[in-house]
Amino acid sequence: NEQSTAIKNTLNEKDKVKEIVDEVKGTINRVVFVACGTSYHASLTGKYLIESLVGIPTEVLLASEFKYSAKALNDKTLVIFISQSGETADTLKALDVANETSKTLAIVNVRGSSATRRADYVIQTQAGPEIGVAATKTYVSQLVAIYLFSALLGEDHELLKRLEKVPDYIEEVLQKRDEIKEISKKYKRDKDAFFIGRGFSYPIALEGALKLKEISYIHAEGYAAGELKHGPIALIDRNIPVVVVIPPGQDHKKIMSNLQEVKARGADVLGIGAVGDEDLISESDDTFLINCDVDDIIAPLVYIVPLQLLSYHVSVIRELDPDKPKNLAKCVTV
Ligand code: F1P
Repeated sequence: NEQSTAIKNTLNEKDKVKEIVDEVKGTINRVVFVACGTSYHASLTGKYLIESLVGIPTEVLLASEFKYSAKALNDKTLVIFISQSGETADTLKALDVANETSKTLAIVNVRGSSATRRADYVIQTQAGPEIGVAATKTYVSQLVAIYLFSALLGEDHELLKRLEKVPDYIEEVLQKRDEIKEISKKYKRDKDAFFIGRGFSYPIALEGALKLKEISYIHAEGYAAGELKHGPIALIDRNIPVVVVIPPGQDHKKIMSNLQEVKARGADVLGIGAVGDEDLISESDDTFLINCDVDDIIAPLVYIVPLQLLSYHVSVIRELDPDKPKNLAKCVTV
């Protein structure tokens, strides 16, 4: 519910982000993101953004795998650490290693945390404290910071303008939350679910699946839609829920054909797409429709909200506590 305020406040960091961009511009030829959990999914969106807007080769590493793969860092590499808490042990360990060779940037929500003290540059997300253990408004705020950084580095002024409308799009989604509440009843007894998307929508699918696992304890897989046919399609049969993330954009047709593939195997399809998408409406069992000005490029900032709401309502309907999922700490310090 606090997403739009968190986003507006994070967008206000633009001038500070610009100062960092001015310092690193022209000095880097490679970007490496490092993070865990939800922050890792924000990083995956960052890779698509930096490669498409700026053209700098970008990799994304899990902090827990960093030591096995980060051999080629040098002084022309910018290593970006994303962490809500700024205290995640694996992320901090990787930050210390990266500091030895490279420029480091931390995108962090908690003020004064260890990551903010150790990185060369810091972008402070302005989500405020997050009560729930699973990251929601801090996730969208991390994305806003990444969008600001990438759009400023790539001098994409149009995208910078479009970001200002995101809080309104999210308010529109929140006003329709009862639709998601209604759909969530179907998931009460489910054991498995799939989330699929392509390109910018692939990390949305991963994060939607993670949220469902974290707070509703339903086994959920996020998949790149085109990868389904390389194995997991075998698991799709009657009534298995498949959430299809399908914003307007160049891959719309391709995702539509993936939707038809799962539908043909009897899946129960929830389509998350644009108002007026008649193909989607007629092919899906349920739909949640979002302002059609939200295209695939800015979809990660908006389309995740109905998926967060879905996990929340499924958790409540299963009589769980969505704020305190079992076995999950807000900050993983070991
Ligand atoms: C990473 C993270 C969160 C998750 C949970 C456990 O934290 O995996 O994404 O929701 O809180 O830790 P951080 O490095 O972003 O603080």
